[in-house]
Amino acid sequence: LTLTNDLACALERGELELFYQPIVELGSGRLAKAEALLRWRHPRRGMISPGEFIPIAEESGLILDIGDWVLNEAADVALRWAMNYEQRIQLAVNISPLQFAERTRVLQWVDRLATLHLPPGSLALEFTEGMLIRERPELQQQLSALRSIGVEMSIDDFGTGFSSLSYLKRFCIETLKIDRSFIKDIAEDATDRSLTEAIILMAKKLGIKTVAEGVETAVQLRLLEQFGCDCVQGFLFARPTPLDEFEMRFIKEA
Ligand code: G
Ligand code: G
Ligand code: MN
Ligand code: NA
Repeated sequence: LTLTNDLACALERGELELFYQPIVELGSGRLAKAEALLRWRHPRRGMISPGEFIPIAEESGLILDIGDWVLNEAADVALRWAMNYEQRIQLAVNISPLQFAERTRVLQWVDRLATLHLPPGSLALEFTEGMLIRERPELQQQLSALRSIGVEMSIDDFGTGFSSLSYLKRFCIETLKIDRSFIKDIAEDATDRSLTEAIILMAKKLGIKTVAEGVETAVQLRLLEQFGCDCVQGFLFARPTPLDEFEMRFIKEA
């Protein structure tokens, strides 16, 4: 309960921060994207991971304000990257399904983002399959509005959800992020290897890009390269890092 109270104040006290993890394009080896991952610097408990506080934020409804903050923060960073660097880097943010529950909130994002004139594709939203399988007529409209201002859609943790593939037909999805549970044992487990290869092939046929999550070893990397995966993300390249460190380490000045 006190953690919920603390979280209610965390935003205005400036205790929330976005960390950034690079997503690397296979083949070219260039930094293609980054994922923004929320962190909470709690004054007494130290750094708290989103795995712990996002569920609290969702139960309490605080996710709405926190999610707005994340999106605004990320959009400002994406704009700064677009203006200052030659390199095209897409920034992806995680979205909770609750943030799409009210129609007006998404339309407010669209209004705000439209004023920034971000180059198309500089911002992406990551959500899980669960959000897309529930039949909601206004979802199509919300996603089209975002798409109309150049925001792309990624499916996070792909393969762990409800395995209903029909939404891939109904919605315009640019990217599938293959869940790290498939990647983890890809070197040892023939089933995981087959599933990963099949997901990549399916995505290719549908014109959807793939990102493999949780890549930690060179062997995993080589297999993903063989399978034709587009991009990789994981500790092999870098852990999520604060913005200034991320920019110093990964972005080359134009
Ligand atoms: O960074 P870490 O591995 O601890 O993240 C744990 C989980 O928290 C991941 O599933 C990630 O998608 C989620 N997460 C991280 N940042 C955000 C955020 O800004 N909003 C939401 N809704 N989830 C996030
Ligand atoms: O659910 P989502 O894909 O958004 O979760 C992202 C989370 O995965 C982040 O919390 C990040 O810290 C974590 N992560 C990123 N790369 C790796 C990795 O190589 N190994 C493991 N175990 N976790 C990772
Ligand atoms: Mn994610
Ligand atoms: Na994931």
